[in-house]
Amino acid sequence: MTAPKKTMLSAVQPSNRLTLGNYIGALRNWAQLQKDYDCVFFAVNLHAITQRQDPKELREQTRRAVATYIAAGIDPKEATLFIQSEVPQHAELAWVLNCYCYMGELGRMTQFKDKSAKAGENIPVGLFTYPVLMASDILLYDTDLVPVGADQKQHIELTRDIAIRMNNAYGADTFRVPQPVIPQVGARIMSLQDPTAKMSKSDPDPNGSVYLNETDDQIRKKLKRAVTDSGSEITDDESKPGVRNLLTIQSALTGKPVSEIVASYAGKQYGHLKVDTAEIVVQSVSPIRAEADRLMAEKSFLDQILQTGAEKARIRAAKTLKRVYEHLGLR
Ligand code: ATP
Ligand code: LTN
Repeated sequence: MTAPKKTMLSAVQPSNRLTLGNYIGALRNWAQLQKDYDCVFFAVNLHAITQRQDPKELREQTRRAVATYIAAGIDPKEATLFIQSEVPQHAELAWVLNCYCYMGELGRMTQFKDKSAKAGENIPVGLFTYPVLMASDILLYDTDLVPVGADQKQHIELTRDIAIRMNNAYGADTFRVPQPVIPQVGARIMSLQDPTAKMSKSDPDPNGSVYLNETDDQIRKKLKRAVTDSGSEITDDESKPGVRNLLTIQSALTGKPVSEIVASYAGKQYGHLKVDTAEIVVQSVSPIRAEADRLMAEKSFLDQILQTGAEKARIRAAKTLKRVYEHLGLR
């Protein structure tokens, strides 16, 4: 008898169209690892409302996120695909975990510090407790592995801390303790306009990000305008974050080591690097855009996948929640 597959789970916020950073840091690895795991992927629309969203846009982006997962190679026949808000247990377990997570821990989260600094005078409480809902997402499915970009590592460490804390209090079988999986290359793709900041789908400057539904020409234009560094030699070093970012993008998408790519540019200019990177990005993004558009147009196919996925997810999540409630004396 073969051992049951381990569970791999991840998610993206449908706060805007997905970016090349989301693809390289997350989606691509989900697709590469999927066949060896029992996969659970969803769109975290409850996380997205920690920042103001237009309801019509949110509905559209949520579906598009899942269509993009499939377009990026996730097999909808194998993976459980759904929308977070359709599985009420995520919010229910989050409340419980809130009671076992400390203010000090949440105050140290880098994402909270960054996002709250930009939120103005009124910082939504949800922005503060965001990682607790994420811990709930993960722990509900007895997850083993969570493939994410480098920025999410801290949240997964917090998830582990909460799980271990509760296992110590209520028994080792309360929660399975998950592990992050961070890619070796491309765990942190930088903005094309400010290579010292992460490429982010909610960046107010659209030129900093390549979106996965952009046309080939839009992508070429953005890469052509990418901010590079002073000097002209193509080298991989800290003092050239713009060049380094383009080299990283190429390396992640082609699988070639950065050193080999650098060697191929001996005597060439930044312009060459930009044009080549643009073509490599177009080759990866173009089929994803076409397939996601097709899936968005074929409404009933996605509806069916999401309905089946939510049903499967609710059954799994209810089982975990029942176990946790029993351990805690809540039933
Ligand atoms: P937002 O701007 O709304 O915060 P985001 O673009 O930072 O969004 P998330 O939804 O927070 O994206 O992240 C989804 C997944 O993509 C996570 O696994 C995250 O680590 C990964 N990711 C996001 N941005 C990058 C990036 N620039 N490089 C590599 N991975 C990334
Ligand atoms: N916080 C993550 C999105 C997210 C997530 C998750 C990722 C929410 N729940 C569970 C992995 C597993 C982010 O990328 N900002």
